[in-house]
Amino acid sequence: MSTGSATENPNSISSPAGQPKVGIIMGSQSDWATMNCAAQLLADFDIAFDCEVVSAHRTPDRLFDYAKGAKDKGLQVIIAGAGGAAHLPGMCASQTPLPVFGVPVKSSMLSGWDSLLSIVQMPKGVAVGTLAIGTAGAYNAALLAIQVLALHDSTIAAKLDDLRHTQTETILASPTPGII
Ligand code: RP5
Repeated sequence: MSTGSATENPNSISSPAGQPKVGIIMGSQSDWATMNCAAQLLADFDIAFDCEVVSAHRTPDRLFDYAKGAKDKGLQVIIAGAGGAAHLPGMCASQTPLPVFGVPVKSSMLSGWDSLLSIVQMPKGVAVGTLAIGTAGAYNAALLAIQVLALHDSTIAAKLDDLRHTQTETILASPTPGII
């Protein structure tokens, strides 16, 4: 996994080998606690991804370079997580034709409401698919990315079917409240 830093991250999740299909970006190193859920699901599906800290306001040139080059380097979907005044997904979407899924990171001051409203309220004309606040949003962003890829990849589609089936069976095997 590329973190854009020479420092090895002991908490990193290695991407499966191959050409990255999904790009995960986040506004700060601190967002990794949320965004690792997206990386983990992609790894579980054996989908290659790249993962970088790209801040809209601290590294705007890096963001533009990333977004403008994303399609040419083979990415098919971008997942962008940010907190607070979260410009990252929208600015990224403005510079790429790829679908961008935005993850509102839970902020310390406003519990992620700021992040959510910043990301979801895109003015008409540039789309960001906005997920739930926090780790569920990061996981589901990866799930949506997987669903996009599954449209043209029967192996991924089969794994997706398995995941759905397993989730259903888990409930049906123990439909008693409080007992898992
Ligand atoms: C945003 O500000 C980041 O996406 C992060 O969620 C938030 C706080 O960043 P740090 O102060 O932790 O670097 O840009």
